[in-house]
Amino acid sequence: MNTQRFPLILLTCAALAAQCNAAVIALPNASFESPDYADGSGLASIDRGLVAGWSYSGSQHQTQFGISDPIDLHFLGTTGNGTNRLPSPAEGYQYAFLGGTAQSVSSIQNPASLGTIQPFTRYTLDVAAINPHAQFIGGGQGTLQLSLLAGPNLVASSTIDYGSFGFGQIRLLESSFTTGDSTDLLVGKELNVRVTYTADLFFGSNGYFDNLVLTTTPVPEPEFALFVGVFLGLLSLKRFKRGETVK
Ligand SMILES: [Ca+2]
Ligand SMILES: [Ca+2]
Repeated sequence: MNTQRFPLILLTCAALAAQCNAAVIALPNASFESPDYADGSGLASIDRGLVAGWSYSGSQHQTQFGISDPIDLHFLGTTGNGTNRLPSPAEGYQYAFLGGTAQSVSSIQNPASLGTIQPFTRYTLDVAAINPHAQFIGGGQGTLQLSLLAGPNLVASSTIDYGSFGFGQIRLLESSFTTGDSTDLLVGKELNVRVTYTADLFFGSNGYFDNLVLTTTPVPEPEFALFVGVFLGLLSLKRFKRGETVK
């Protein structure tokens, strides 16, 4: 082995190890597989509060949150309870929905803190936005918003318009933020997540979604990144002076 490359290999391994050390933070009923509804059925709740593991809020009598188990009529290839999985990035056999009257806003949030926000960490939240196969009245409309919060305060969010992709299709929606050192005001705050649906401007509508995944990834501290940069720079300079090609 080229002994000059050995420190470089070690540094590269250390950097990769930091990047690969991603961890998943468990979310309540993240794939909406509970309760297990019969094939082609489901239930919508109009009572706000703790519903299926989530804290549901929205205008009473004007919004709903529910879970359904689709069949081919709703999403092709899903007939059969517990036998035909939803395609990725959805997961399992059931999905959730929020909806209501025109312009209504409804949301679900984790009912208990997901832990305290750590320094030098990237937090990434994913959800599958689903347009059911059949062109139901109220489908393919409205906007889904995915949010990461520090306590009650919004830190990062992403939105997708259900009219931006076709019926029978699924889109991955992702939102993320990265913390700095311990002086970062986000560090130590309680981590929360929220999914919000805003119904169509003129019609009542539903937004379907599934498989919330929250991951944390350590990011290298600036001193370490600077050290790696300087080391690589010096290595290149040394090779340049010797007339080597930098690989
Ligand atoms: Ca699911
Ligand atoms: Ca089921």
